This record gives sequence, structure tokens and C-alpha cells, in this order.
Amino acid sequence: MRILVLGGDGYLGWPTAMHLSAHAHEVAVADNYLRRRLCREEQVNFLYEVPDLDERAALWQSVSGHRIAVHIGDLSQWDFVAKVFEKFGPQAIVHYAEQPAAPYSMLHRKAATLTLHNNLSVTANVIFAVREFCPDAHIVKLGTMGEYGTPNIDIEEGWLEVEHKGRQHKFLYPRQAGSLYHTTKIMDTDLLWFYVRTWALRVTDLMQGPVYGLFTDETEKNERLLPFFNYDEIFGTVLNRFVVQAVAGYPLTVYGKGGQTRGYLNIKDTLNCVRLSVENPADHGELRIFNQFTETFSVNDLAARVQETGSELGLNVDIQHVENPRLEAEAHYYNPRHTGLLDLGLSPHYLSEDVLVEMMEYVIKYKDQIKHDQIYRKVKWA
Ligand code: USQ
Repeated sequence: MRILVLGGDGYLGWPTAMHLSAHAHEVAVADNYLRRRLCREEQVNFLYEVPDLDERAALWQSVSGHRIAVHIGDLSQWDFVAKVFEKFGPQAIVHYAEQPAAPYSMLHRKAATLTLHNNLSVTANVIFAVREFCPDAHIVKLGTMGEYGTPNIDIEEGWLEVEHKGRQHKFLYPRQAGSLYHTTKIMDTDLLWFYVRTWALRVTDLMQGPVYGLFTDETEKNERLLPFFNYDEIFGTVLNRFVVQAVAGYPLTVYGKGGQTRGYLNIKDTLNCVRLSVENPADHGELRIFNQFTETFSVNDLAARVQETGSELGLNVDIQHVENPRLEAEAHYYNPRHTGLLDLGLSPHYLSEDVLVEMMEYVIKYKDQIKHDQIYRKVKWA
């Protein structure tokens, strides 16, 4: 299939592009390097430098024989979007092109506005471009488990059957996000659902939990193909951060009580979930929603796992309950369903000691480059 990966420079976008290309799809990526720019502005470093998209695509072609077309531009601008869609004529679009960090969206008014403007206008442009240039194409949109929040009832996959005064109706599951970033994902879902109903678009919305890891089958060919890796408070996800903190000898920053529970997945499973969704498209007029994670952990569980593996590698790992900069429940019920992707054939890579050892051993190579002052900056929610 011809697949357009939007946000193809990102932590997940680039590995997804290589993975789809390795599975014999024709892939193009589009990105404006927004994440790199925001990291520079916030004085945040990746753990190691990564080449730009043209270099990565050339390297990928030299090791795999497959070509990935690169389009550099801003997807919140219609002219660029129209040009890329018209030229490539995608059969599927994988949409990652968003400002993806909850703490960034809570930094200050300018960051909040950028998050709102970027995320919603890119999603709207994708919808309008599909309608205009490729109405049969399937949109695979990266949503987030954070759209649901932490309700005191089970979380279904996207939809809830409600009985009210003796009558029944199916609704989008009630959503209560915990940050402005997560709220933009709810708004994306609402936009997509409106146009699924109005223009019979085909959409899969993947409610993904926090991702960890850096290795995929494709990165084995050359380490310069690895995705960028954030460990700072603003852009890093919790398990990646804990691995870096363990290596740096920085006490693991468990926010508050540490009972915050989320659904996690290995980066390898992100790629498989996206590919399975693309290869088994939603129907016209269908908004299909999958909860994309493989196992749930509390922050305390993750810290204990990292501490245990760290000790086996001879690292002295402390755990510290620090003041929680976020407003979130620190002890709560959490029981989300996640059978849709398993039914499509996902075979999960669970969090094992081997996975943590492999990550830690790689991070140890860059131990001297870890900047301690980026780890805990207390970006406050309120
Ligand atoms: N946390 C700590 N200590 C830390 C960092 C995080 O206790 O040093 C806690 C957070 O307070 C939160 C949990 O760990 O309760 C997860 O935090 P995170 O930073 O790994 O994840 P989050 O901000 O929710 O966002 C990440 C991605 C986002 C994706 C989301 C999925 O950045 O793009 O949408 O995970 S989910 O969390 O399910 O909404």
C-alpha cells in the first residue's frame, strides 16, 4: 500500500516508517522538525544525536534497499498538505503529526496555544485532504489512553453502550483528559467522528498508552537508525526516564504516591499495532477505536522493576517520592479493555528483565552526556 506517515521524524514516526517500508509498503514521510525545534527552545537534549530525515532515508535505503520519500514542511499549512497528498496519493495515512507532550502543553500560554493550533489544524487538514484527494484512504490516527482519564468504571474500547430511562444508545466513551495536550486528542477524536458521520471517512483512532524502548527490528541494521530519545521532564515518557535516571545515579522521580496506573507498551508493539490497523482498514463511515497498550503498571511498579534490574547491573538505584508537578489521581481504579488489536493478531513484547537490561546497557554508553538539570524541572499544572 502507499502509506503516508505524518510526523515521520518523531520518536514513533521514524520507526513506523521503516517498519512499514520493511513490510513492502511504499512509504512517504512528512515533518517540519517541530519536536526538534521545541526541544532546542526548551534547552532539552536528546540522549544522542540523530540524523535528519534525508540522511535517515538515505541510510535506510542503503541497508534495506527500500526508498522512503521525504517531504519537509508544516502540515498545519494547507498548501503543503495539498501538495503532498496530491503527489503521493496515499491509500493510508498514519497521523502522528502532533505536539505530543503533556508537560509542554502546560508550560505557559504560548506553548498551550501552539499545542492547540498545531494539533487541531493538522487533524483538520488531514480530513480535508482525504476528502479532496483520496476519499477511499484510511486514516490511522494516534490518539491516547489519556483521553479517558482514570474513571471509576471499566474503560471500553472507544464506545460505551448506555441505558437511560429504559432506552439504549452507543456513545463515544466519556472522556476527561488530564492535560491540555490530552484534551487536544479528545478534540481530534470529535473532529474525526463528525466527518466520519458526514463524509463517510474511514478512520481508526488508536488510544495509545506511554511507550518505552528504542530498539526495533529495523534499527538493528544500523544504530544511526535509532529514534531520538528524550529523558527530560517535558518530552520523556516515564519508563525511558527511569532507565536514564538509574544509569545517571539520579533517584527515580516517582511523582507523589506513585499509584498512577497506565497501560504501557514496547515501541515494537506500537509499530505492529499501526501496521495491523493499516493492513486491516476500517470501513467507510466507521470510526474504529482500539486501546493500544499491552500491560498496565503503576509508577511504583515501574520504579521497582528498574531498581531491581539496575542492581543486577551493579547500579545503585534509589527511588524518591517527589512532589507531583501534575494534577492527577495518585491512587485510582484502572481497568481498560484491550482486545481489538490482539484479535487482529498482535503478539505483545512484554516488559521483561531482558528488555530493561538491553535498554540500560545502551544508555550506559551515553552516561557522561546525561544532563541532570533536565530531569526534574517541576512544570506545574496549577
Ligand atoms: N510520572 C512520574 N515520574 C516521572 C514521569 C512521569 O511519576 O518522572 C508519572 C506521570 O505523573 C504519569 C505517568 O507517570 O502519571 C505517565 O507519565 P508519562 O510522562 O510517561 O506519560 P504522559 O504524560 O501521560 O504522556 C505520554 C506521552 C503521550 C501519550 C501518553 C499516553 O508523552 O504522547 O499520549 O503517554 S497516556 O499516558 O496513556 O495518556
